[in-house]
Amino acid sequence: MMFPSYVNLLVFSCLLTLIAGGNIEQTALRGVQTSLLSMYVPSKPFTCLDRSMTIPYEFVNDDYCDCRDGSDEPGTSACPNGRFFCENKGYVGTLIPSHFVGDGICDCCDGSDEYETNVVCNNTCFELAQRNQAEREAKRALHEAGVAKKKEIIAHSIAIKSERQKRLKELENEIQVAEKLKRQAEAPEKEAKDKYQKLWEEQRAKHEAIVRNREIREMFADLDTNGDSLVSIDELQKHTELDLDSENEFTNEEVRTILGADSVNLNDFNTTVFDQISNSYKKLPEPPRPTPEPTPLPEPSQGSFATPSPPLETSDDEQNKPSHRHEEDHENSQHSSSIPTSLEHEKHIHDDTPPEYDDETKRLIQIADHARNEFNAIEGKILNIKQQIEDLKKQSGVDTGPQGEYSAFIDQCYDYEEREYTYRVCMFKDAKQIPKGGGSEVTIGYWDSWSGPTENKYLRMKYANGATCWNGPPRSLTVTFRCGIEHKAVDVREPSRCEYAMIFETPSACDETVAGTTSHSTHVEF
Ligand code: MAN
Repeated sequence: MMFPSYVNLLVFSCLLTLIAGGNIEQTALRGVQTSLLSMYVPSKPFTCLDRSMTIPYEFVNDDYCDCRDGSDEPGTSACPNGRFFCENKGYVGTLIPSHFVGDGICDCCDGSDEYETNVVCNNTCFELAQRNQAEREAKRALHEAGVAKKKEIIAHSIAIKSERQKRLKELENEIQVAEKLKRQAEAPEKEAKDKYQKLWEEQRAKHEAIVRNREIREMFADLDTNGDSLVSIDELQKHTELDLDSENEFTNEEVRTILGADSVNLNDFNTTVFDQISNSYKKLPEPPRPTPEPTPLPEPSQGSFATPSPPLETSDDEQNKPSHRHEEDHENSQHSSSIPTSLEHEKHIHDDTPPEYDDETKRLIQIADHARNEFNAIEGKILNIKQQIEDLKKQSGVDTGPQGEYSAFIDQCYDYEEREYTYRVCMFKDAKQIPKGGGSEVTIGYWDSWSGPTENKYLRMKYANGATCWNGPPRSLTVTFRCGIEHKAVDVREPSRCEYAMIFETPSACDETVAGTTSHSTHVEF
């Protein structure tokens, strides 16, 4: 038989469709995708799409499989690997396995797969299109609303960043001012301290001189047992504790070596003897005193150790006049009271209490204190701000998405309640599994990385290296994001032992392109 002309073939094909199908109008070669129609030319032999062989055009859709790839039987079930194209006018064209063709089940919404059977297929394409349209619109609306929130998050993140930068600058200025204040405070403080230190040292020196003076007098009076205002060899010899060579007798010669002479007056005692003996010297036990009552004590004998010694400042002549003893006492007491500041401070020195500041020192210290307090307050503030800066740096070190759209997650935790456990994810930190019936919580992962596919890295995040599973791997969690109006964990599963999967809805995952799609676009699903 001769090949029919292209026009004839087309008419013939349409006729066949109308006669054999009965269900749905077929506008193209049965079962062929629109994009491949050009490969099927009725006036030309057909070359299998895998180019394995060329056959006469009549062999196409003749219910006998010729091509290995099944491309010669797009409209029949003859080839096990063939694919039938449902045109599904008004909806979305789909490919189905060709063995679905004529199996008595309506697979295409236009019913074109059952053209050769008696099964009546309702055309559900319009209904499907409407449903699909509604779903697409709902999805678009969700993404639109989500994107609006996402934009707020991004704007907030930008505002926070610039606010922190601004604050950082302010703080740097404040630190400079505070340091200047500190320097200003330090000068008067140092001046005050130096002045006080000098005063303190002077007074200490005066006091030490007085104490030494008194000790010398007391020791001299103690040694001068005959009251002749001289310490002689025999008087010092009684103090055998001063004999360094203690095994032998404390000889006259040894005593004379200490005194430097046969006897010394108070001044010589002060300059040459006192320092030699003061460390070893011990007072002799006092002689027994008569009972004080009822007879008053006789006047102490001349030169008694109980009598105060003359002041060192008095001349030798005066010292040699025992009759002046009372005047000397008086002078001594006068001398003592003439330096009240020193005596006053004596108490402080013993107490280790600093002496009272003078008015000028007090004023300087007050200024310094004030400046220091201000500085300390500012320094406290600075520490706080430095902490804030550190937090900020830590936060800006976190990858919150190309536009900071995941910045709202910083320092936030979210729970998902499941029958047995509460799952808690603390974003960019860790994830826990908390048993509801008591028992200790288990860390199922620590923040690891964004783990979505290369083209959509921010689709997922990974929490890894959690508590090790018994006889298994360390626990881990993958969080998959999808568009939602609120930040919310909506599902947690354990698809594989100790590997957890969470679905999390967030505006941050909403897509501007989905939000901007027109609701009428269609596409072919394969
Ligand atoms: C606990 C939970 C489970 C986990 C088992 C593994 O019961 O952490 O999620 O599968 O341990 O032993």
